[in-house]
Amino acid sequence: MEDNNKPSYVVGSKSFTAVAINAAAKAGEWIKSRVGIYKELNTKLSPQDLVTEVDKGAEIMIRKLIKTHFPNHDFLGEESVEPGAKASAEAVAGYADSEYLWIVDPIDGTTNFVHGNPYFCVSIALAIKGELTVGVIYDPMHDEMFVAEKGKGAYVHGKPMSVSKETELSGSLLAIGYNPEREFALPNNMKGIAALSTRTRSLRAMGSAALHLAYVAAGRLTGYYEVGLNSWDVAAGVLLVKESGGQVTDTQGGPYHLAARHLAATNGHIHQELLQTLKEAEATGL
Ligand code: 2AM
Ligand code: CA
Repeated sequence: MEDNNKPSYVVGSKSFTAVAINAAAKAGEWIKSRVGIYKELNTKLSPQDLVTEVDKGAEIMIRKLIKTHFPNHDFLGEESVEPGAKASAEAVAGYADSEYLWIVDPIDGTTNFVHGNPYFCVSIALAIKGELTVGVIYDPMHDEMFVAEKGKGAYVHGKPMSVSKETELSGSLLAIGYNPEREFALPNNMKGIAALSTRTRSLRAMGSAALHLAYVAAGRLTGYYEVGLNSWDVAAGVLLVKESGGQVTDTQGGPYHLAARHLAATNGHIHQELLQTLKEAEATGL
């Protein structure tokens, strides 16, 4: 019997990375065209947690583009999961045995998108048997396509990327993730900001986890940390940082895994100093 959920044709010859790049570019162009003219602004669990019809439409578009080529692959997208840490953890756990899992955030930085602030992106990752294999982040406002393949390096618009060279926190430009969750994340962030602002060159908070990671990979930020993340915010960016020579762990130094929520990503040189500072400030979230 015909399965109506499956597309009627399949194009099988394209590489995983080519499909990810194509989907990110198409969705990104559409998202860019909707800046300032989106129609529905809704909230999720809190008044600060925003979603628009553009987030949902972009996810549908990306899912269709991927499923056209790989109808049997699994798909984990932010807008297909109930909001909240519990549902997010359950969604990742549900795909623990997945052979091919696409992990997608259609707009990372929705608050910026809503305000017309040009720091948001499309994030698409492919994990094969739980291992990140492809990571693509597209920033449509700056037309920057960040691409990483496991073992093959990372590139921004075709140019190889590498992390920055700073060796000490005092000479570092660091980003912190300032996600709007107020009970858990806000007090943690306040402690982190207090400790880091006197020990770094300066702090930034651009409002997109994925772009922060892409910028660490490109050497534009020395490092980044955030608590309370979801797999779709970071999966592509984690591979970008690793393939650019950087280091990604949880905020206590444990290895990254798809369900990790509190992350530190750096050029490697300042990693221990950052983790130690977070520990002393009791800002690890763990
Ligand atoms: P989003 O734009 O896809 O929602 C900002 O620090 C980062 O936190 C962004 O990557 C943002 O992703 C994410 N974020 C926004 N609201 C959040 C919330 N309530 N809980 C956890 N993460 C959130
Ligand atoms: Ca999102």
